Formats: sequence, C-alpha cells, structure tokens
Amino acid sequence: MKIAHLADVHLGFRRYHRHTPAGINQREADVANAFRGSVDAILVAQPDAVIIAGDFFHSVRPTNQAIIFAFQQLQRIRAALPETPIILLAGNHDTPRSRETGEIITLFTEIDIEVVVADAKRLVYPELDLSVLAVPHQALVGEMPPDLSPDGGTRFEVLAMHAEIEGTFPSDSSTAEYGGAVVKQADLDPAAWSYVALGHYHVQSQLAPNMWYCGALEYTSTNPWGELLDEAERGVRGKAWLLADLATGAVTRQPVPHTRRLIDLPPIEGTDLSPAELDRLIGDRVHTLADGLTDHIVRLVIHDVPRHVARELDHAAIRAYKTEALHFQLDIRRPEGHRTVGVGAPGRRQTLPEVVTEYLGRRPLPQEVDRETFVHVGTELIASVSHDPVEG
Ligand SMILES: [Mn+2]
Repeated sequence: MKIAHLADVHLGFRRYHRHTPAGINQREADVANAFRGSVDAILVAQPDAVIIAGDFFHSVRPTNQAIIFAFQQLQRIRAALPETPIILLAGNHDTPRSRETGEIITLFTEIDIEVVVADAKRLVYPELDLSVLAVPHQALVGEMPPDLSPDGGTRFEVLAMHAEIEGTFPSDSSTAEYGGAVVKQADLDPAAWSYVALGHYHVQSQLAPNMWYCGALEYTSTNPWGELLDEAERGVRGKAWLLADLATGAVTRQPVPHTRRLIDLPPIEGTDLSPAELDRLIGDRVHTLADGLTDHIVRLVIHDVPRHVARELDHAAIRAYKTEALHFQLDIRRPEGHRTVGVGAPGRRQTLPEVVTEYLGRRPLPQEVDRETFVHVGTELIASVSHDPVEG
C-alpha cells in the first residue's frame, strides 16, 4: 500500500520580473514544472493513492492558465491510474474567506478527484482496506474542531491535514506561512495512524516515525532564504514529495528534478570598508559561482554599511549582476545602531524585514483584509526602504 504524499504546490505563484519566451512569469513556470515533474514520477511510482495536502493553488482565484494547467496534470494521473484515489484537500491558500466565493478546486470532482474543502471527511476504500480522514484548513478554524482519531474500520488508516502542528515549527518562524490553523500535539496521536500526511510547512520534516510534512515542491514561501536555513538545519536539500509504504513503514523522498537554484552567498561584514573595497568583495562573491549568476536566484547580505558608503558603490556593476541573474538581491544593511534586534534563533539576528513580517503576521486584522496580501505589501515596503540607496 503506497501513498504519494504531496502538498503546497502553490500553482499560480509568481515572483520577480523575469518571464519565459512565452511570456509567463518565470517563477510561475518553475512551479508548474515542479508539479509536472512530480506527476511524471507519480506515474512511474504507481501509488495506490495520491494525497495532496492543501495549498494546491497559491491563491483563491488563480488565473485561467493555472487552472487549465492544474486540470491537465491531474487528468494525466487520472488517465494513467484510473482506479487510484486522488484526494485533494484545501489549505489556507485554497480557502476563500467567504464561502460564497467558492473553491475552484471543487472543479476537479469532474474528473473523479475527491476534493475536501470545508468539513473533515472520512473516505473509505474497502478494496484497498484503506481509509483517509481528510482535514482541510477550514475544518480546523471552525468552532467545532474535528475528532482526529481513526475509526478502526480498515487495515490502513491515514490522516491527511493542512495545519501547523503546535511547537514543531522553527523558533524563528519567519519561514512559516501565516494564516494556518494550529493543532495541538496533545490532540493528535500519530501512533494511532498508519501514516499522517501533513501540508502547510514548506520544508520537508518528519515529526514522528510516520508523520511528515512533505514540504512544498518549490520555494514559494514569503521567506525562501529562511527555507534554505531550515533545510540546512534539518539536513534536507531541495524540494521533494514523499512515497510512503504503509505496509513496511518506509517513507522515501522523491526529489523534484531541476528545482531552481537559490544561492545565499556568504555574507560580507562591511564595517569600515570603502566603497571600492566593497565593490571588490561583491565581485569576488559573485565570481565564486562556477556557472555564474545566470538563471539563479541569488542573495548577498552585506552588514554594517552606512548610507553614504552604499551610495558610492559601483551601481553599474550591480545592475549588470541583476540583469544576469534570474533575481539578484543585494541586501545592504545599516550599521548596528539602526538595526532592530529581534528574538530569532540563537546566533542569528532577525533582520528588520523579518521582524516586520512576523509582526504583521500576528497583528489582528479586520476580517475583510487578506493576511497574506497585507504581510506581502508590508514586507515589500520595508524592503524597498531598507534597500533605498541601491534599489531606489
Ligand atoms: Mn503553503
């Protein structure tokens, strides 16, 4: 009994200003390719069931292009594996604030996909001796939290859920997606289940022998650099889905081929350096990349650079780096006195954008304000201010 466990596909995600020759945002194309590649691998693996644990689309109203692409890819699985249950549950990104809006993912019921959008639903497949309790985001934010226990009717019992399991995200939670439902560890007994397939956290992580966040298929959180740090801390590199064999308990990582490379260059301590010295160090860092900047998403943080020094940098060279890379983020930070020191993980100072992102993510909002948009706009604003002399 093998389950393909995917989550946080975020189809329709867009970032940066580069487009494909066909005029599609390059990151949207990357995210689509990551899903297409995963579907290719699912067809080879021939699982007995496919679970997509929420955030299939990046937004409640994806573009027609994203919807058509999603339909085609799900249809490929349906056609190749006609008897295989495909279970798609809604995450916080898939769930409209008003039920009147409706969930686009319900469209896929037309090709015999089990779509679970509001209440938790127990799906039973007697021929597989399998039951799946599918718990979408909406089910966990209502007044009556669902009972998260198996019913004991089948040999294999799977819990699939889109939520934050309390206390399992990194202490510096800037990589966590905001707006997720929180489930207390005490309300969940993984040992009672054959497997627990989680969605919401974008870095693959194992919470119990049989309980996993499979992670996103691409870097689609608001803080991809934090995702890289979390990956390093967890000994994970890159993006993948999971193939869980419920009979043996073996869970194997299925890497997404050709994921776009994100490169966080070693930061520069800018204290007391002249603009010319900084220009040289920036060039040195960039030239450590054997295959150059082309096609990569690259960040270089420089600490402790006063405004008047940043202004004198070689902006023509910096513009050339920006033109070459898919995205080159030169993150120049002011001297200590101007920096807000946060409460991040030991040894890592929270940056001002991180502090702001975290605050906006927690701040109570009127119901009609979309949290993700609110946080995104605030983060972009603070980034544009702190990059002022270089970006402005
Ligand atoms: Mn997500």
